[in-house]
Amino acid sequence: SIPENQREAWKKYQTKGFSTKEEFEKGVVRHVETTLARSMFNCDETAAYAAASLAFRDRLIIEWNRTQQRQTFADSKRVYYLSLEFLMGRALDNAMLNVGLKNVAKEGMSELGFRIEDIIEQEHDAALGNGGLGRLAACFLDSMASLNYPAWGYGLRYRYGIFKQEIVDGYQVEVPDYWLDFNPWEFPRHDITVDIQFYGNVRKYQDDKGVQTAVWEGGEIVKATAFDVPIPGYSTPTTNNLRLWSSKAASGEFDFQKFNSGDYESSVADQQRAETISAVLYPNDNLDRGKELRLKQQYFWVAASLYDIVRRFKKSKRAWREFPDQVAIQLNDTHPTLAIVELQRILIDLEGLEWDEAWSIVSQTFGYTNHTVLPEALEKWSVPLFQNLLPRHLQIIYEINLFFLQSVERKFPKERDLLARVSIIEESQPKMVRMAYLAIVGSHKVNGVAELHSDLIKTTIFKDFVRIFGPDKFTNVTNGITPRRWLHQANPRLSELIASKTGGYGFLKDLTMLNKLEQFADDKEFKKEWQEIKYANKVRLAKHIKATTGVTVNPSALFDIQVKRIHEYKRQQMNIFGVIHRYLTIKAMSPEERKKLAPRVSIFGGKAAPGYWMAKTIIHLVNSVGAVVNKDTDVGDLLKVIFLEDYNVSKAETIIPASDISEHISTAGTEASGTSNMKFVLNGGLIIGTCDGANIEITREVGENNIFLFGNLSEDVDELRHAHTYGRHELDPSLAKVFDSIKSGTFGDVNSFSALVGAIEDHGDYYLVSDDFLSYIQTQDLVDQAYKNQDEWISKCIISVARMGFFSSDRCINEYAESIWNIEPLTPEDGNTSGLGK
Ligand code: C3B
Repeated sequence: SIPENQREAWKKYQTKGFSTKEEFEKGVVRHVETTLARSMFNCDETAAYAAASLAFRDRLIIEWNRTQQRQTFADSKRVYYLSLEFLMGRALDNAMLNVGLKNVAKEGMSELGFRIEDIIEQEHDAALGNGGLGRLAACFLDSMASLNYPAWGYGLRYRYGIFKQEIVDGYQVEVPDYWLDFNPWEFPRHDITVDIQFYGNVRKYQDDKGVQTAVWEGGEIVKATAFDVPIPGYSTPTTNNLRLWSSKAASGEFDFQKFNSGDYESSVADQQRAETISAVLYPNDNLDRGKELRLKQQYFWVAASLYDIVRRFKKSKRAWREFPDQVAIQLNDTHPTLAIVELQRILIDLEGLEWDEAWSIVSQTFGYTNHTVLPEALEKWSVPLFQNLLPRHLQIIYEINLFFLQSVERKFPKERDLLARVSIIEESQPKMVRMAYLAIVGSHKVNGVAELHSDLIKTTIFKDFVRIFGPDKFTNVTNGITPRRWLHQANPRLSELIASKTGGYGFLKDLTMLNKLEQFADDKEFKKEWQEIKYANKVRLAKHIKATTGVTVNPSALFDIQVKRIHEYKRQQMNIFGVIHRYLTIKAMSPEERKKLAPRVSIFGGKAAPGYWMAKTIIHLVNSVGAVVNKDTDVGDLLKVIFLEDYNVSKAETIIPASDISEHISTAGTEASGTSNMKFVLNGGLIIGTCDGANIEITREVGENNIFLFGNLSEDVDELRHAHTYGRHELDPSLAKVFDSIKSGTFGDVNSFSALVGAIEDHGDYYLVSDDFLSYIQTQDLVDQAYKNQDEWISKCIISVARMGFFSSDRCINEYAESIWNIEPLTPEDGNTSGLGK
């Protein structure tokens, strides 16, 4: 660092970052003219977005630096959130709101000739995630910063995020998402690099004292470079860090030796192979495909992150046994489970600790969050693949397993089956490493993400482990969402209305303050404003629908929305079958009867994994039904069917505030939590849903009268499935009619949809669509009835919002901090809250 004598000069010229409109404008103009090398004569909206973002980035990075200094100085425990996915969405609007300078920026941009709304629209989503799991990680980062926790996120800097979805002739087409042309929100740290080893061999030798040591030799080295993304807290100077790793060949551009000897192709190929590691996000949600490159990604990211964490710890010069007092590492699903093995390797092979001492440190450091019980999503890696790619890690896994099984045998001496059931190594052909089991054995806490889900993992997939480790190791932390993005940013008018009745914007920091709204549930004036805001949000979405699909929808109709990844377990197929049922019902009615109906717009959105054929068929069916229904003059405004292309975070911000009802209709016991259910209710929409995931806790909070629940319960699912397989499976009669219409070609080519229908009719109906169908359409009728009484409907919405305080990700993060991480917030002394509410 700089010697004492010269520090005065540094202090004098310390950068401050803007806080007034004038300073902001100055910053923008400077960035346009210098950083971007443009001028007022060729500054388009893209350049204006870039300059505005850079002005904010300057401010953030100053607070970011201060936050890091404060955390280092305080030497307090930090939490590291390891996630292969961070679905961040746009950063500019969020940064403006969190630092409380959106109005300043709005006026400043206007003086410079731009509308802030247009500038915000220029930004490309940072889409380094698939769905719920990745978005949860992004909400957590916002909460950890807003609550002043010393926290880092660690992930991969994919060159291509989740693909963009185009709909061509009703089919999904995937287009690569190259998002890094210009990204003002990241800081490349070319000085922070880590060499990561793959393949090679393990040599074991005894030193003079007879101690066995293992050396991992040979193989290849890939370089990890850090890219840092500042994460501003809301209404606090705390600005945390998200560190993303990017891969390149260790030898730099290409191998010069090979190059000089004329082997150009292979020298370039090495480079490309290294870069491939962080090139693409795997586009599967709730599915494990077991590809080698994915395991490479996992180790690359985990090894670089642990190197960084250990390096930071070593600077404190503490004894190793203090590691768990300084470091908490949370595993977001099993994707980072290798971190457990890598830390054990570092401690025994590189730092020379004894196995037991090392293992005690390791197993106190980690916490593991499970996000699914779906068998196809539980990660397993083949032993031969492991042996080749990470030979030393495989040895360590075998050791961990040996000690673990020995302890099980001591505790349950007569239960031979138990050992096979809980072994980290599955004795299949080939043998497989069960990552969830490894994660449980190596962590001190395991949590599910909603009450039902946490109960289910304890009684089903992890049942044996509850006996072995005792019930206290397993806990629940119900998911949450950040109200900053999902209310304040997405629905500014509603946020403002709430602020006017609850005494300012304090509810954005303490969401339970929403309960003050309940007293206005019958307030005429308040309800009118509430309704106007909902209508305006629907008009905004109707415009988007018109612009993107060409279909005109009536904003007064009931907007019924299901947006999420397309998956059979999420049952978009049941929704579209319900829409067809509605269509057939309307067609069979007389014009008089039709007049009594409530008009409805059924809106779908979501990506299908590129290899998930059934999911793609569902998208095709929705579009085919839309093509028929939307131009049927018998139907007119009574029913419109829309598929919104390329659902992502920024589109969600427009879609969610516009719902009257949204659908969360997974087969009971399959959706671990769901988080969009929370977003919709928080924005004044009601939900129709099954008794699954967080729907159950939402019901507990808002009250049974304010939610439309239907369908079989999770405890009955097994029996129903059994009956399908071994008994007779009677199709629900209304569903049978829906199938008849599909089979008669009403919606185009019959063959296109035969697999979708066949899965239910002939192949066991695994997701119980037929079992729940009657209850579903009857409940939809109740929705229609309820919507007709607008006065009561609005009261229900207000009461529901008032009772949503529990679902803030702040509550959720505080629970993790207390019961799993054991960390305290580090509140800045100059606790600046000046930005509150601006
Ligand atoms: C999801 C689950 O499917 C959701 O129910 C849950 O709300 C979120 O995680 C967050 O906990 N999930 C996912 O998006 N991807 C997976 N691989 C597993 C679960």
